Amino acid sequence: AVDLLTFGEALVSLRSAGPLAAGGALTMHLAGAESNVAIGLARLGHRAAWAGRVSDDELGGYVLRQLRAEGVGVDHVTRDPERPAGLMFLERRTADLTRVRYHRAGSAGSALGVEDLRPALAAGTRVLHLTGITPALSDSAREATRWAAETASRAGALVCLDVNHRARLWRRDDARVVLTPLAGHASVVVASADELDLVGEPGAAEETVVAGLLARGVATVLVKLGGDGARAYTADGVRHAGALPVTAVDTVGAGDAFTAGYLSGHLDGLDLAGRLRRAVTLGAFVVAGHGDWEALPRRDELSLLDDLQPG
Ligand code: KDG
Repeated sequence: AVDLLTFGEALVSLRSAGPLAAGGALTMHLAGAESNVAIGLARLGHRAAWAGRVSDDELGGYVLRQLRAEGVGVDHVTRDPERPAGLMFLERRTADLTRVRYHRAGSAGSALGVEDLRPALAAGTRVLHLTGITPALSDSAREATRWAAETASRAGALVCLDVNHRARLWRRDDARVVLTPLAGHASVVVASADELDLVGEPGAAEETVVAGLLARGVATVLVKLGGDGARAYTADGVRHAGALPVTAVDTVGAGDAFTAGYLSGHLDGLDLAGRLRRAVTLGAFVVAGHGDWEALPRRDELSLLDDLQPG
């Protein structure tokens, strides 16, 4: 068994330093909200595994190599000989504005199905992490996500749904119809403030959505507030955690880092305040460094930000 299992699509991200239309050099990186979370856990010494489909070519090989290099278990990854790798272009348009363009329709990752996840779940996990990205990829990926959430929660794992709305993949109304029932299988739901009504009624206030989730059996709702930190709701009430005051150079991946920190704290048996502190600490590392996951801390680096007081 592992500490954390996550699954989804890992992408090859090609980053430009300036406008894509002007051409120039691209750099190649691993991307994917779920693989970011797996790396966050693995860097802290937890046993983390990632499952999914990757292309059976050099790009799929690159994805596997990156995950292995980070100590993420890839025993239950399927190689797909028929379909290409999913690509993402990350265009830096201005110093603080980036634009994302996907080339992932029909990719190996989007063909994920229940059979791809069965062996990984059978091997057992303490925590199952899933995102609202995966069910947007295809009908089979949607079914696989629902099946995994149900199976893991029945087996007693902590199921964490990280909403991660991707407007380029589906409309909010379509996302809500799928994500709201999915949240009912989760014990932890993570969403940014503007994503929260995707697991509740359209336009509903934060307190209303949270009350609905807690009534449906979700134990903890984490609302991410970016530079303002996060709020955590449980049956005992609400607690705010401020973000750590670091200079932000690249916010992509900060939400994944936050989730990884929270789940690491859970695995280490920390109380809610400790889990939140670790969540904002990992978020701070990632916004203060370049790349979606490269700046995530190792365990011996966690204390580097100990002196910073949350704002
Ligand atoms: O979460 C940060 C990026 O790595 C992520 O957004 C890429 O998985 C990704 C997606 O589908 O957008």
